[in-house]
Amino acid sequence: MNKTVHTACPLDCYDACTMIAHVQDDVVVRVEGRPDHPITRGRLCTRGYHLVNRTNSPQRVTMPQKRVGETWQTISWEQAYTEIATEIKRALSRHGPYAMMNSYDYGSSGLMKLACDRFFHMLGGCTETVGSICWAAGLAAQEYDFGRSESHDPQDMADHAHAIVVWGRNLAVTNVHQLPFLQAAKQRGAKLIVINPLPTPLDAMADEVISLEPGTDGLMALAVCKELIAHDWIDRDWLDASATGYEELVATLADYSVAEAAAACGVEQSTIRSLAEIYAHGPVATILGIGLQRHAGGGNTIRAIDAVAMISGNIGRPGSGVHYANRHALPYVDWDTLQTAGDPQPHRQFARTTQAHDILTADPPVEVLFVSRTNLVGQLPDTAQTIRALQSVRTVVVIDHFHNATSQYADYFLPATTVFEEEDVMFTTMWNPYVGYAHQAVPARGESRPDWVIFRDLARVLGLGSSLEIEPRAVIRQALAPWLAQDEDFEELLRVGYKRLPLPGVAYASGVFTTSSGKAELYAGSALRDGQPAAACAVPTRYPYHLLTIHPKWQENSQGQEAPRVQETVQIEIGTEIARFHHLQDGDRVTVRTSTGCLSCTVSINQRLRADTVKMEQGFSRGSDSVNLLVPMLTSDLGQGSAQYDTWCNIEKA
Ligand SMILES: Nc1nc2c(c(=O)[nH]1)N[C@H]1C(S)=C(S)[C@@H](COP(=O)(O)OP(=O)(O)OC[C@H]3O[C@@H](n4cnc5c(=O)[nH]c(N)nc54)[C@H](O)[C@@H]3O)O[C@H]1N2
Ligand SMILES: Nc1nc2c(c(=O)[nH]1)N[C@H]1C(S)=C(S)[C@@H](COP(=O)(O)OP(=O)(O)OC[C@H]3O[C@@H](n4cnc5c(=O)[nH]c(N)nc54)[C@H](O)[C@@H]3O)O[C@H]1N2
Ligand code: SF4
Ligand SMILES: [Mo]
Repeated sequence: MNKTVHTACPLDCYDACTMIAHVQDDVVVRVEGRPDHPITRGRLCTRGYHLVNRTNSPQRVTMPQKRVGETWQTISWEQAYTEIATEIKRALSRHGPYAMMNSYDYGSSGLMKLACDRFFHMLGGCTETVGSICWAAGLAAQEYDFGRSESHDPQDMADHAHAIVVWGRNLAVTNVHQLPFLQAAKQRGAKLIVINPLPTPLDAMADEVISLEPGTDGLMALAVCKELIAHDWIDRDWLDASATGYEELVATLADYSVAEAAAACGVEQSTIRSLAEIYAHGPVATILGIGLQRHAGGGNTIRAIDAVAMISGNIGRPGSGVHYANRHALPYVDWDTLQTAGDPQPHRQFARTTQAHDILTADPPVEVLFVSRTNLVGQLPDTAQTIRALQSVRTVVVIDHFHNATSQYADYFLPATTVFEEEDVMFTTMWNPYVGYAHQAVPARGESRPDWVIFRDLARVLGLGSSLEIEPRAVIRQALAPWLAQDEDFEELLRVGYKRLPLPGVAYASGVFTTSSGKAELYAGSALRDGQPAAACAVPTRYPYHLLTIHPKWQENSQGQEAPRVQETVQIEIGTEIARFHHLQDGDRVTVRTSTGCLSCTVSINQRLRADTVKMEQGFSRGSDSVNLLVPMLTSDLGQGSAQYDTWCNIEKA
């Protein structure tokens, strides 16, 4: 029988697309983007289209497995549950609940995935992961500045911005559904400025591209502030009414030299001056990237850019804003109930960035580790340390769709259903205000089960109570109650398949902020106390090049199975100066070395790359040959983020 089903993309992505799944005889044969969805507009990206191939892949694991020596043996669910329950009881009796660790990340944006946390509350607590290896420094920065990170509606930028500054976001690759909004703004005459040390496909559309040394954006932003102050391009009315700390900022910048900043960033002074002029003649919409804040000073970098927007009058007005996230969407979900079922238990917390180190030094030790919706060995910094951490844990349980670098170190592999085989609602605060509903399109393949069912069954075997005796739709209904109080609103979400959160088109328009002072805080004493201000760092002599391991074009992070272009070897992209210096040509094999590790790669020469920076796409891991072998475990200044892009490397011809 043929049918179509409304569903939504579960990938951790800005765009939050909704999709139509075409089903023939209980198999998804094709997906398309919803034509009527204001963001999706009928098109998915490659990653979205390939969700079908991932679901139907012959490589997918659809039966529970147990490691026996070097091989995996298929076992029954009953055996898996019984044996894992025995390990859990042993760990609890020896060391208490902190010996149980729940390590998950955002491999799926589904709210039902978070209901799995109920299991660990039923256990009486656990060790959990907090912070983020993705975007925590920027979130924390905007909390200091504005109380929380709030973006404008995409249409506001399209309709009102005089200029758009895409600052450190690879938008044409990682946020493709924003392109039509940029194009609309450009057709209206808006200018597009791109600030990025690497060339990106967006450069072709830009009026100006500013290529600066990685990690120096904070210095440049402060220099822009200095120019704005020097020319009195300041919005005093807004500052008086809505902000604190302007005088302190002026005092801090008294001895600041624009010339020195320009030299440290590797840009002309005139570039800084003209950027200040653009901000002075707003409204300017600033679109911040997540890559931008993966530096040791990443949080304070975002704070410096926020300061540019604040003093130049680019906050709270149509066409302005510093767009990073939509944290004002969070209150529309009842997170506490979703994750604890009203019975919260204390947890020991490990930062996601440092969890491998924390496992290795844990007291009480971690004895049973659940890994779901994340590929720790592929994606955490310092792969070698991550592997040691996994090896130190008595029982590692991976819940996933495919074997990956992490499952090599697991004792049990439990197969999860994919988005087409379960019911969920996709909620992300990354960019646009739409929430998508995923109806189940096909039955589970093989014996795969939804994540929450796996935890419910384990809770039953352990006799833990009824928090997971649930129906997904009822849990989703309850979780969305702060937003959709009326049944007819929830039914509309079910029927239409998507719904816009009631976020304002313009953020911070009232001039009232959720900071403790109620004002925007240009110079938050608390931030200075908590973190180091941005500063240029010295080049380590043995490792002369910045290594930026950015998000891959053709796949979602490490989810490379069934990707349209699978790299046989990890590629390193270098510019002509570096190629000449090391006598390298396209296709040559090199060893890339950092203070953390080394990796063998294939050279690809790109004339547009800087002489001080090399590029690699992250996400590729063959066995444990992950790009993160090269990346040190370094925490960002604010928010327990990860400074993956503060990696310095050298190259040797193989
Ligand atoms: N195709 C694809 N899309 C994705 C993903 C994917 O894996 N593949 N992943 C999703 C996820 S999880 C995320 S977090 C987002 C990330 O999306 P983005 O925010 O675009 O993040 P990155 O790819 O990490 O890096 C973005 C850019 O930051 C630049 N950059 C690095 N350091 C600096 C710096 O010091 N200054 C400046 N100005 N720029 C710098 C890099 O050159 C790069 O072009 O993408 C999402 N979308
Ligand atoms: N060097 C370097 N490292 C980075 C980054 C970088 O730019 N450079 N970027 C960082 C960023 S921004 C992020 S967000 C992280 C991403 O790193 P991870 O959080 O590890 O994300 P993925 O690599 O996408 O892996 C997600 C895993 O979840 C599985 N999965 C998907 N859906 C489900 C589900 O419904 N249930 C279960 N149980 N499993 C599921 C997938 O098969 C996959 O194995 O990587 C970070 N690491
Ligand atoms: S990965 Fe992002 S852009 Fe691609 S289909 Fe999913 S939500 Fe849309
Ligand atoms: Mo991310």
